[in-house]
Amino acid sequence: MTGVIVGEPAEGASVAAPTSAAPSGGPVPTEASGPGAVDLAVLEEIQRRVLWLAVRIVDAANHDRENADGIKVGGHQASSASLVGVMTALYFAHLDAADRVSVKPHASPVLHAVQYLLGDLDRSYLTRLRARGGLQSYPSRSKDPDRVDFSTGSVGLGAAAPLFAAAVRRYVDAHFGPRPASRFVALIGDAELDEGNIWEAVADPATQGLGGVLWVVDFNRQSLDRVVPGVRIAQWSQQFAAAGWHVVEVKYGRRLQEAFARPGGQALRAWIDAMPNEQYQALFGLEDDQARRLFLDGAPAPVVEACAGLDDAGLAALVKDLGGHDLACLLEAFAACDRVADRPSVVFAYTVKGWGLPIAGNPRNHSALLTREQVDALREQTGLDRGTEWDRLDPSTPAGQWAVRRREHLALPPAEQALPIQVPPSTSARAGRPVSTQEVFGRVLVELSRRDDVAPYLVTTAPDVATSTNLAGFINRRGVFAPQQRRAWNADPVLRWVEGPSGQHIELGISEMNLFLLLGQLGLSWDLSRQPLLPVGTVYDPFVLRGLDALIYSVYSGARFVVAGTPSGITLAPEGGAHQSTITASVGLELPNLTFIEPAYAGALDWLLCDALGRIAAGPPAAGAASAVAAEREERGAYYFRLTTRPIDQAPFEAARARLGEAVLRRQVLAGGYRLRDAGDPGGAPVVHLVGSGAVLPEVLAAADELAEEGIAAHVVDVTSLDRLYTAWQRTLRQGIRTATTPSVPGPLRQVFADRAPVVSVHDASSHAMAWLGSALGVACVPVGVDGFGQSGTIGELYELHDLLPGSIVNAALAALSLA
Ligand SMILES: Cc1ncc(C[n+]2csc(CCOP(=O)(O)OP(=O)(O)O)c2C)c(N)n1
Ligand SMILES: [Mg+2]
Repeated sequence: MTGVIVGEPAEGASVAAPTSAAPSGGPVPTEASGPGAVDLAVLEEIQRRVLWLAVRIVDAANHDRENADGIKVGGHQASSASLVGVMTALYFAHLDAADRVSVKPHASPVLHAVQYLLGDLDRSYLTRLRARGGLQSYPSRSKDPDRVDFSTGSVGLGAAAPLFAAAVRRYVDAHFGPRPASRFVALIGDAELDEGNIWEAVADPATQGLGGVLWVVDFNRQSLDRVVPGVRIAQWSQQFAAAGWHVVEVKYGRRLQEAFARPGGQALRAWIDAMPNEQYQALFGLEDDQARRLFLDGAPAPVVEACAGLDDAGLAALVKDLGGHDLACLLEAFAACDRVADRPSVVFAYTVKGWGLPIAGNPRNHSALLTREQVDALREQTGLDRGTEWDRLDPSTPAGQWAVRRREHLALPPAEQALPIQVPPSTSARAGRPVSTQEVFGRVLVELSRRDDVAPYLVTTAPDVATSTNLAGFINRRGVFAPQQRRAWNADPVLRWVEGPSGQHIELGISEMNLFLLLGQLGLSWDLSRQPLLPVGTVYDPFVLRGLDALIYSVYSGARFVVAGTPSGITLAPEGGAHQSTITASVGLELPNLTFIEPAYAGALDWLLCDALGRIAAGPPAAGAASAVAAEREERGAYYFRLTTRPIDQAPFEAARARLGEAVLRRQVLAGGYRLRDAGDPGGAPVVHLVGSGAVLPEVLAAADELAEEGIAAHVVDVTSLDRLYTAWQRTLRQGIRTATTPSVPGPLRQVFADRAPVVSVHDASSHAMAWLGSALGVACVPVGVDGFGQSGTIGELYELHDLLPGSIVNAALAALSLA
């Protein structure tokens, strides 16, 4: 036979065998500083109620509510049932208040059932899974009403997030003093381990040696589509062990372990181990007598003999007795992990998808729903009726009293989001000579690192591009983080790469996924480590897309940080198509909880960066903004600066400063755009607005000069944040739609586009990102940008290729005038 349901543990792995296998009903000592020992019979009763509620929450969403859409509401009863034992053991016997847990997306009904039984969720929510304003389909930090430590949904990301949260805790403890120890727990589906980001996270040196990390793999050997052929646990165990993890398998329940110790037990064990996964899973869908026949089909004599004394029901229960549903085995495994404090732990908990339900082990059970009759039967089995089905555990029973004690034990006070500092409005990083935004970015960070109030909270990170994105100045001053001091072997006069516990740069391997996961966790450090930080990351702009799902994950979770995508665009001329970003501006503009910023000049970048860090330091604006849209678009999240290495002449910005005055210019720069050049009174001449963002402004200014020579008045607008202008426009539009009134041109646009004139937008990015300006202003718009893959060349050659040279911009202006 090929394939096994259970492999021997890989080298370095151990199988949790309870040293004092508590008989059912006996007390289980909890090693944590919990409220004493818990009675196993009590835990089992709680587990039955958790299973019932998780199933019924999904059932109610599908069968109790009016469904006008005619589409299935859905929910995952089988995936939930699989984790009921693990989550009961954790929440009702293992976790402490400071521990943080990430729950696999499809077990969200279990999480809410647990929170409800702990008294953290109002009963009214139980019938509102997947309803607007109700419980989210997958755990959500920002949208769920009860405590969710980590959002999950895109499999793999929620699994890795606690690992980075633990890395952040190590950093915070080293810099700000140790806080009450937390265990960072991830409950992971086994098929989630197919996601590459898991292994990128496990392999990165920044996550090495982290005690207090516990991953529990819900090893039900099923994914969405199928019973997974073969079993990859040996390979996975070795991968974890090779990365320095402590690996534990919770394979057999206590009944099986006892059977193995009886005569013939070793043969029984060998028989189970050698059985193909598909055959083993099939046992779960059968009546007890059929299960006996299938189990013993072809079995050697010693196995048949070992089973002879058991009736059908007894044998069926025995062979299905997996460790991931044995609370004592699980608690023993968790305790074993606590004893390993110098590296992360992973527990492979052997489970059954659909445990305790008629759909257990069925290959098609991923989104199967129990029928009403099956739910009725489960209700009865659980000892409930229609009048009591939603009740919490009766507080007069031991289980109810235990839940109250656990609730008190797990209570967590709210955290402070703001830092007690003022980030200065600028660092006065002015430049007399042509300079690039990437260079200024590095200089602003160096200036801030000189300030005793701000500097301690700054932390930078990059996926092996710190030096090529101008973080070297900051690193020279603040050092690189390492848990222990490391000896520097090279005395580099330019870059002092000193690594130790006081360092403030966290260097990552080349994984943009890891970058955005780490930034996300740094940006949630105020909550998960009770220490607000000012996180700043850098990445080559095209590779923002390489980490995009992790970026989305982090901003969806509400993380606050700055990321600089640099260099960007075809301005990075010699590097060619693989390094030239085009669609990132659109991504930045469109992603909620992320403010996209693309300045051209040093002074503007200085203000914008200081302002972004200042907003992060101040914490998010108070909830309850005027309208839902405004609340949604308010700057609660992160800041994305798209920068370049092209040095540009700073004189035009200084001229604007002189013309508008410092205060007005700063206000407009922060609001999203300002008039870089004013064409003056046009008299009777035709007027056009040339609008640029980022490194193309020199060409735009040159085009304005040429147009002036041809008797056309061209105002030049520098858009510093397309996002803020777009948001302002959308806000007035939405208001108009909702109140059935005529929308006005929003303030930030009105100030800058005082004349009603056609627009040419110019961008070293997809032309689409700025093309909406015409609609916003109600004028003709000709958008010019980069709509093809790039190639190597000089800036001039590539600008010519994409019609970004002044001559083309002039022609675009003539086209815009002709359309008006
Ligand atoms: C990135 C991503 N791809 C695909 C999905 C769709 N999906 C949801 S669950 C699932 C299978 C999960 O299997 P497993 O992790 O073993 O969880 P189980 O339900 O067996 O506990 C898939 C493919 C998803 N949620 N996220
Ligand atoms: Mg699975």
